[in-house]
Amino acid sequence: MAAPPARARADYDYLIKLLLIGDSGVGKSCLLLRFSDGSFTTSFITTIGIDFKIRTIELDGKRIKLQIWDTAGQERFRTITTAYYRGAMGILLVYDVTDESSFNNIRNWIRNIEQHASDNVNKILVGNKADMDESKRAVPTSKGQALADEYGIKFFETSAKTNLNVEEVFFSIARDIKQRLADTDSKSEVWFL
Ligand SMILES: Nc1nc2c(ncn2[C@@H]2O[C@H](COP(=O)(O)OP(=O)(O)O)[C@@H](O)[C@H]2O)c(=O)[nH]1
Ligand SMILES: [Mg+2]
Repeated sequence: MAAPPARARADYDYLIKLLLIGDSGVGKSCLLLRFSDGSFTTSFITTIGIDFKIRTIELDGKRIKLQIWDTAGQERFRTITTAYYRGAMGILLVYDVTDESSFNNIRNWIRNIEQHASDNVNKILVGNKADMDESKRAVPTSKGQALADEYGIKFFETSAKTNLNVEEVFFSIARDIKQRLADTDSKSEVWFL
């Protein structure tokens, strides 16, 4: 009998699960496509209406495998299932800078997260469509920043269209989560010594 194949070494140091949350039409799927375009894997889980993409990035010499989940229209009816939040380490809260109600709804989405996601989940606020003409803008940058400050989270304005700050958003939240995991790891090492 042939020897069993050597067990494959993990192709990453950290596996980080992220979610995209926000009203329908704010550009969540476009942001995800923009970020994962190039080297990416797609999985469609059509039966439960959610889908994710993978991109592996490098931070401080560590390979961070990002598994990024997108809703498939569930957000339209605020019927995001608890399963969607399960295991999430970071959540991108997205609004559209030309749509004030999508901004006002961020508070509702945060409440939703507080109900369903784990307490220590990292959050980041994202005002998308920053490429749009100033005459179309409904949410000034200062209002986005003020809301982020209120919740003590980071804030970026992005454009999936022009690729403004898309890398920055994902790298920023990934870096914060990696730091949190590394802190927890070293604490548990001490604990078990
Ligand atoms: N101008 C502009 N349009 C965008 C941007 N991101 C998404 N869109 C458009 O907004 C619409 C909704 O985008 P989609 O990603 O499907 O939104 P979702 O419902 O949040 O997933 C589409 O027509 C996109 O082309 C952006 O950064 N700038
Ligand atoms: Mg979508």
